[in-house]
Amino acid sequence: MNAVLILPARNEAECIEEVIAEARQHFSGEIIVVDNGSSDDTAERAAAVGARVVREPVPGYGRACMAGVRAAPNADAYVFMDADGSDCPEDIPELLAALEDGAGLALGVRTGTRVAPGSIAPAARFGNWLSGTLIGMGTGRKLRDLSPLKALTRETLNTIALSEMTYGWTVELLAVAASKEVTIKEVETGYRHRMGGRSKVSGTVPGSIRAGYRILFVLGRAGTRQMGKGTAGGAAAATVLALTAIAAYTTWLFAQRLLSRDVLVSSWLLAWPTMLAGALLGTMIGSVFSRGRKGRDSPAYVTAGAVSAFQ
Ligand SMILES: Nc1nc2c(ncn2[C@@H]2O[C@H](COP(=O)(O)OP(=O)(O)OP(=O)(O)O)[C@@H](O)[C@H]2O)c(=O)[nH]1
Ligand SMILES: [Mg+2]
Repeated sequence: MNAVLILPARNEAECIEEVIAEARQHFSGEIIVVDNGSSDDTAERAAAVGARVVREPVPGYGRACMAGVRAAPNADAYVFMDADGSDCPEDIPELLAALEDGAGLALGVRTGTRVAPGSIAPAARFGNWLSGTLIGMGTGRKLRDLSPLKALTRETLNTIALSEMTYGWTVELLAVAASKEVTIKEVETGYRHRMGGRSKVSGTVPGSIRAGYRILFVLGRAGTRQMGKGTAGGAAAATVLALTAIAAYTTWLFAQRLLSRDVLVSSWLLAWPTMLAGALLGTMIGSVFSRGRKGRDSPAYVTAGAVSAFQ
């Protein structure tokens, strides 16, 4: 199988050479570094150690991945790995073996003892769990990780038209692949702290919020496309009501001077389930009213759609 390794890279000059050198020990095919509008010398360093460099000046993780694909239109398979040294290239052969065995998509799942403690930020863990659960509810296939290290065949890529160009790319890939009945194989992989450079996403609060928003937005959009607008409207309206109730309750507590730290924490903990329950109820009511208009209603997708509306 003629596979290429695509490394989307934005300002990864500190680690790119080491990442490429390490990848070479485990992968013999072509390595493509997509320089995604870096302001440092990521591209020069990558080229100096023999990688093929493709430039995609407009930032966006998905856009960078797709630029890599376009640069290798004749490859049979594409492996995507982060360029910050977090992924372990020794896992690549197993992903490719899964494709050889007939899988259309092989996903690295970051569990087990080779995952460095603290290398996956709590917000990222929560996002992985939530996305996996929503995809599972929507498609009946539970996926365990939004894998940064993954491999897929060209055929899979052709089957699933991906429109997301930023951090929602991976979740769109997983959601569409799961719904299109692509054969998916999950492979346990390691994960480490980035080798150098600055954390841009999961290690920062704004980055996590942006990525989380994007991921929910993509899931919501995918869901809204699959179901009637009336159902989505019902879910969104119920979510607004639930949020308003939480806000009113908290304001009332504040007015009564009952607002201790513990009360705040417990209201916050209650807010999520209340919101989700509200959205689910709205989904049911909405789908009753929009009955007759055909659509594959999925409470999970609607919930995601409703939640994303408030981000
Ligand atoms: N943040 C970001 N990363 C990009 C972009 N384009 C390509 N990348 C690369 O995508 C990969 C994943 O991004 P990371 O910034 O490592 O994301 P992360 O692992 O969630 O978060 P940190 O490692 O904590 O920053 C890295 O190799 C980036 O260099 C982009 O527009 N933004
Ligand atoms: Mg990273």
